[in-house]
Amino acid sequence: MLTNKNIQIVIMSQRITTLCDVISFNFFYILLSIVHCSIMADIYDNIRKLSEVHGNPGTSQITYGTAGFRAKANILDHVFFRMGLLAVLRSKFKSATIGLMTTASHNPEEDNGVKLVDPMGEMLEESWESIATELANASNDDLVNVLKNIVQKYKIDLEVSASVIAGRDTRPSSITLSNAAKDGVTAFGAKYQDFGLLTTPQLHYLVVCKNTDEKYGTATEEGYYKKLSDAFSSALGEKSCSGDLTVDCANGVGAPKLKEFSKHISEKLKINILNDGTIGKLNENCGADFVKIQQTGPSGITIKPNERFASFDGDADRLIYYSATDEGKFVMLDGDKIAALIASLFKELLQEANISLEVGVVQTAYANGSSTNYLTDRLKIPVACTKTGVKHLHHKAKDFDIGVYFEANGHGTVILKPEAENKIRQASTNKESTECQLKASKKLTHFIDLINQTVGDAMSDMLVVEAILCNRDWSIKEWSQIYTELPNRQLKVKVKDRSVVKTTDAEQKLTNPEGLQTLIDDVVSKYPDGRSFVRPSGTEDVVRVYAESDTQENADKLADEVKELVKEHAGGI
Ligand code: NG1
Ligand code: ZN
Repeated sequence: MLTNKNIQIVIMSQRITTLCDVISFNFFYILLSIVHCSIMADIYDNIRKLSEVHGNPGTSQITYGTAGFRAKANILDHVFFRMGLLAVLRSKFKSATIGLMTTASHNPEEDNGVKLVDPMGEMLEESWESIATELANASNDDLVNVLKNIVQKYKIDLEVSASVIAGRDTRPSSITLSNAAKDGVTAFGAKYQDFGLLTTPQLHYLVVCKNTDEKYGTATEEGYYKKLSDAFSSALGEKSCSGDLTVDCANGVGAPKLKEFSKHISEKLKINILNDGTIGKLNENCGADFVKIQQTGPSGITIKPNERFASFDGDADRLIYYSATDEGKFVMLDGDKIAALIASLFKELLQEANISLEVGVVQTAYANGSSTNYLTDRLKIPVACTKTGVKHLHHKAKDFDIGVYFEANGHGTVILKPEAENKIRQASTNKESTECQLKASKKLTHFIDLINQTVGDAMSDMLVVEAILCNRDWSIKEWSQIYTELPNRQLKVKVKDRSVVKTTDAEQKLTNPEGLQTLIDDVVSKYPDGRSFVRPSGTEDVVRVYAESDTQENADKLADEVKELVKEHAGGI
């Protein structure tokens, strides 16, 4: 029987139990914290020791540029170690897998670089670039304090587990440098998975697969080939591409990867690989950047009229097509022309499928004036212009339902708003649609699957181009003739300090050195269809000059005149 006294005893004992629970919980918590603090102390000690191994010589400052850190490979060891550390913090902060790519893309073989890939395949968020720069330049003694400050500033929970996946290009320095990054990642106790040789876009793909529980695709290199080759086959249907495609792989990582990939698509497209790295040097007299800047094919090749050639850059995220006219003249089909081809396909298929979505194109100031006119006047497709660097283009492309973004140098892709993609996928199975509408919406889904939405991807873009040409029964000549480029020229100027050159208006106008823009405007006004702009490079220690005009001779002259102005007024050396 429960008497009052009994009830009091029960309540008392419950209180004591609860009190004991609280005490034991707090004790447990304190114990955990002590253990955690001592683990972190050990980790920081280890990082301190490793920071001597991967020491900052303190001889030069480095900044996170257009595409991460880039410099001569022999001064980058400490930067890689520190980017390994930063990748872990970013992974903990986002509770997601982060990618770490070792490459200097189209730059010379002696250079190298590192960039971090954010959870949805985007470049590292801009607000973290200054942290990256601070960490990369911290003295060895300061390193742990800088790390602790980042943890505090971003309230990073160090108990969250972290995971970093890595890829590298074929540069001789890439293995050692990516191992330095690995030391940074593992010193922080994070999970590290090394995928070895990869193209940059393959790493972006893998990061997204990991962070979407493989909804985007299987998180293996094979998964990448399978996804794209299946989509390519579907986009072609019964058809096959006519004629071979010859691809210059810049003696880079694109060569082994394209060799592997071509096995999956050999029935639909015959690929010949040039510059596969067995003889030549990376990016030397070959590759997308060489072809774009020199406006000629890679050295040692003969291009017959209407043959299809393409060039990748050193990490296979840029693509340039070229051919020769009936008269044997070299013709280039650059990023602008690829964007125009893709945007026109999407617009056309959307119309056929009777789906109302807005297609837009994003370019930079380097886009040829004729391409902008063609898109806006002929295709009635809206065009936006951003600063150089894919992160800016990618961001702007999100404003459109379907955003096609390309730099003239051949780096770009297409991204779709999730709602837009859903709308197309739903339309492709809508029983009320006509046969013609269904065919168009299905084709759209195949193209969506063929595109690497995570980042510009030479292999994926190449298949998109091939599939469009094949679907339209177009030769490269027909594609080339959609518009005629204004002759143009790009030059580099070495200056004492390129940070004195400051720009505005998507880098099309100078705000510093004072008065230089007015001088450029005066020169430009003398040339028919003249346009020229100047900006500091974010990847090389140079200032870039771009000029276009009605003839090649005039474009060259204008570029030279502007170059002289830059030399004179911005400390040329
Ligand atoms: P910089 O060096 O900032 O011009 C170059 C390219 C960019 C971009 C980055 C990253 C030009 C004119 N610039 O940047 O478009 O691709 O390299 O690789 O092509
Ligand atoms: Zn590249």
